Amino acid sequence: LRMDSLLQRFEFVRVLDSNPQTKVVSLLGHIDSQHAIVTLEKTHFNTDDARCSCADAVQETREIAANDIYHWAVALLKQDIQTNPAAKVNVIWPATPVHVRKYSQQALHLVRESPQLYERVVAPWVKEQATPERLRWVHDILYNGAEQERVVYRDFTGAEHGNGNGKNDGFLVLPDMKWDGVSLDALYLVALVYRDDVRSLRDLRPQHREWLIALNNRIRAVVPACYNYALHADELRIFVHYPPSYYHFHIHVVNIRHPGLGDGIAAGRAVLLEDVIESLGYLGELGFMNRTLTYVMGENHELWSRGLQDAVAQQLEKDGIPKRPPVLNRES
Ligand code: M7G
Repeated sequence: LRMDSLLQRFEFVRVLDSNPQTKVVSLLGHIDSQHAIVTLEKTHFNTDDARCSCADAVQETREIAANDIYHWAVALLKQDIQTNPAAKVNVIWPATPVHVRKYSQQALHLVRESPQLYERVVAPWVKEQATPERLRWVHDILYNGAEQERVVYRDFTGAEHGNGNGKNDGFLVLPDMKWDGVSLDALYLVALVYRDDVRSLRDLRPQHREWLIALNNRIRAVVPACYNYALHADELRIFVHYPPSYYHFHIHVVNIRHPGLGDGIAAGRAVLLEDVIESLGYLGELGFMNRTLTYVMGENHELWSRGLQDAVAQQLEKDGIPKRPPVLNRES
C-alpha cells in the first residue's frame, strides 16, 4: 500500500507518545484491523540554500503580543512538498507488539549490564530477536534491492580484512528512516554491513578493530563527497547504539549539529565509533563481551520484565543505595 492509502485507512486508537521538543507525535491505530503506528515529525527549516530566507516562507501571522522592542506571533508558512515539506510521516504496518512498546512513552531506568547479566538474560533474548522476519528490512536492502535508488555508497573493499568465515565484509550507506532527506542540518544516514556475524557492540572483539578503522575512514571519506562537501568529515557524529533495536551490526552517521531524536544520541544509548575502536585496543581478547555496559532502558522493553528489573533492584541494594522512601512511592 502507498502512504496516502495507508493514512486514509488509518483508524486512530490512542496517542503513544508526544514530545514537544522534537515535535514528534506517535499514534497507535488500525489499518485493515492490524496494528499501525503513525509517527509525525514537524520538519526543520531548510537553511541550506543561502538565497532563501526562511522568513520569506511566512505567509500569514496573528500577533500574540508586543512589548517595547519585542514582538511575537503565530504564523502560517508557505510549504512545498519537494523543497519545504511541513512534516515527515512514518508508518509501521503491520506493527508488532515490539514496535508498539518501543514507540510508547515509558519510564526509563539506568541498567548496568555485566557480562554475566548479558549471558543470563540478554543473550537468549537477542537470539530470539535476530530473526529473519525482524531483520527483513536489512536483508532486503543488502540483497533484494530495497531502497536501492537511495543507497549513496556501496563498498566491498572491506573484504580484504576477512572475517574468518568467508562472508563479505563490505557495507553500504543510505539515508536513515529518521531523515526527511531535505535538511542537511538533520542529515541522518545509516551504514549497514554485509557480514552477519556481528549482532551488536557486544560481539566486537580486537580482531574487528582493523575492519572498524577502515569502515570509519571510508564513511568519513565518502559521506562529505556524497553531499557536495556541505559538511566535513569532522562534522559527522558516527556512533552505534547499545542496545540497538535491530541486531545486525550498523552504524549511525549524523550531522554533528543534529541533537538527535529522543534519546538516540544521549549518553546511555550512543557510543562513538572512535571510542569503540579505542576500547578494542585495551579490552583483551573477549573485547566488549568482557565489559560492563551501562545504558538507558525503557520499562516497556521486554528485557526489563525478563530480568533487568530484578537485576537493577539487586545492583542498587548491593551498592548500598537507600530504597525510595514509601512516601515518595509513585503508587502512594
Ligand atoms: P538501532 O540503533 O537498531 O535502532 O538503529 P533505533 O531505531 O532505536 O535507533 C536502526 C536504525 O535503522 C535506526 O536509525 C532506524 O531509523 C533505521 N531504520 C530502521 N528501519 C526499519 C529502516 C528502514 O527500513 N530503512 C532505512 N533506511 N532505515 C531504517
